[in-house]
Amino acid sequence: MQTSMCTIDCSPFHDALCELKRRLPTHPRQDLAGFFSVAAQLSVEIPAPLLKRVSDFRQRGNDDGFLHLKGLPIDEDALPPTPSSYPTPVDRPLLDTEAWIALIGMVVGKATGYKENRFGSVFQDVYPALGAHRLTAHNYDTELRFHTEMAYHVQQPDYLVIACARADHEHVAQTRITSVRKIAPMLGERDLHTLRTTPLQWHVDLAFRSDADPDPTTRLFLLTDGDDNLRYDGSLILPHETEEAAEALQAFSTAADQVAATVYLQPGDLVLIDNIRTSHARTPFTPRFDGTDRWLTRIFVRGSSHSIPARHADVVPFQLRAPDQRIRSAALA
Ligand SMILES: O=C(O)CCC(=O)C(=O)O
Ligand SMILES: [Fe+2]
Repeated sequence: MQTSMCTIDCSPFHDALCELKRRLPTHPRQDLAGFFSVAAQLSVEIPAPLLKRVSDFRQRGNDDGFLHLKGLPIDEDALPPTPSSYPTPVDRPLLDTEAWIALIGMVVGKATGYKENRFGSVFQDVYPALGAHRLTAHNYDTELRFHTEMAYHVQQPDYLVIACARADHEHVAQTRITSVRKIAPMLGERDLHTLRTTPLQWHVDLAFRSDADPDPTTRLFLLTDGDDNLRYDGSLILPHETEEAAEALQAFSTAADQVAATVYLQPGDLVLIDNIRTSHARTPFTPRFDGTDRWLTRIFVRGSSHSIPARHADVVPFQLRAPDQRIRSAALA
C-alpha cells in the first residue's frame, strides 16, 4: 500500500466525524439540496488538521493530484447489500461513506449531478454490474482506462470524491491516479509542444450520446494552463490523427502509466481527486454478485469561484465544449 504525503490518517478524528454525521439529515435523497446545505454548514466543523489539508489541496492542489483519507469511521455491520440497480431508492438512509464524501466535498465546491448521466444522480453508487459497458465505472472484467471525468463538458467536475464501502473480495482492484505535475516533466519539448497546440478529437461518454446526436465530438488540447491542466481519456480520444499527435499521445500515455499512484480502496478510505490535473483508471476484478461486492459511493464537485455558493447541489444539462483551435507557431528548432 502506498503511504505518502497525500495520505491522511483519520482515526484521530473518529468521534468528531461521527458527531457531524449525526447532525446530517438521515435521508439525503428526500431533499438533496437541503442535505447538501446542511453538509456545507457542518463542513467548517471538520477537525482543524483535516480541514486544513483539504483546504490547502483546494488552493494549490498537490503533485499527486489527490488526497487519500484513511481510517474514516464505517460501520460495516450496518451496511446494506451492495446495490445491483439504479436509481437508488429515495428512502435509503444516509451511509457513512455518503456522509464523508458530502462533508469533504463541501469544502471544495458544490455537488453536481449530470442530467443525462444516471438520472442526474448526485450521489452515485459504483458497483460491478453484469453486462456493463467497458466504458462505464460499473465494468469489472476489463481495465477501465485512464480518464479525466467529462473533460469535454462545459461543466466539467473539478473534483471527484470517492469513498469505499466494500473492497473487492480478492483485494486486487487498483484505483490508479496519474497527475500532470508528474507527467509533464517526463515529456520532451516536441511532445509537450504538440499536446499544447494540437487539439485532439474526442467522443463523449455513452450517457451523452442520444438518438438526436449519436456521436457528439469536439477537439481539445491535452495540456493547458501552463501544463497544469490535463484532459485525457484512453478510450474517448481518437488516436493517430497525425503521426506527430500519435507520437505525443503515446509518449504521454507511457509517462502517465509510469508515474501513476496506485490505491487499493478499503472500507474507510476516501480519495479526493483533482479532476483538472489528473486522469484515473481501475484494474479488473472478479465480482460474485452476492450482495457483498465492491462498492464505492461518489460525487462530482465543481469548485465555486464564490466562497459561499448559493446552492450546494446542482444538476446540469449536457453542454459540449467548443473545439479548441490549433495554435500555429514557428516550428520547434
Ligand atoms: O472503481 C474505481 O476505483 C474508480 C472508478 C471510476 O473511474 C470512477 O468512479 O470514476
Ligand atoms: Fe472515473
